[in-house]
Amino acid sequence: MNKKGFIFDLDGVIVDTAKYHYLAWKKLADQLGFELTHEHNERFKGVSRQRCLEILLDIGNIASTQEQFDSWMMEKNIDYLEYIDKMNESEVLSDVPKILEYLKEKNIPIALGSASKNARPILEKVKLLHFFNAIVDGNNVTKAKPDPQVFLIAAEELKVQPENCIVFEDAIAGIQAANNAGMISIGIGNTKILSNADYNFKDFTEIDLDFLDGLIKDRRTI
Ligand code: B16
Ligand code: MG
Repeated sequence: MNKKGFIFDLDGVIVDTAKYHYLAWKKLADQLGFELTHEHNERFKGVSRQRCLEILLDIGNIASTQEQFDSWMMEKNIDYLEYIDKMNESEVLSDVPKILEYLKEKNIPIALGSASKNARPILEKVKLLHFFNAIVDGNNVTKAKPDPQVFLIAAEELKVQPENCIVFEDAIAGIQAANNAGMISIGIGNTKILSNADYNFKDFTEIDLDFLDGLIKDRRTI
């Protein structure tokens, strides 16, 4: 049996921070004089902060200087952090702690692989930081998902071969990144959108411990 490692994305997998990203981006859009819809917000999922602002300005058809761009990014993050500051354990998505506890019990190394530069404070807020053997986030990468960099660094930090890593992701770019890394990809959320994943679940309540055991013991099918 090969040693396995489990890698979790943050937003949309562990917590639903997308709603706070939306509120903070919407405030900026309001200020710039156009409406940001929930549909627009879908385009922000799994995408870096800088890329989100590029998309937002594109939606609003707004040009900016580099200085203005940087200042809007900072403004958005300050607003976002106000929401993060109020987070607590109740915001952890269903059955995530159960899965993390099970893996911990079995001594399976666990990493975070997220685009967010705020991953650490969020995990602290929701009291899950202690589960993670490695945190790889927006501060550690130079290439965004679908580039496999974030997950390959996580595998390296866990000292597990990429082909023995299992990734939980809610974004198309994240599933592509896991596939590009040669890892097993598990889509959490919309099955149709995440059809490139090796396995799909609506959320963690659909994942039973036998399925996890199968992954741990090299059985690639349910
Ligand atoms: P920050 P994930 C991503 O998180 C979010 O889905 C995306 O909307 C956000 O822009 C990105 O983190 C960067 O976040 O502004 O906190 O650095 O899904 O990769 O965990
Ligand atoms: Mg995500």
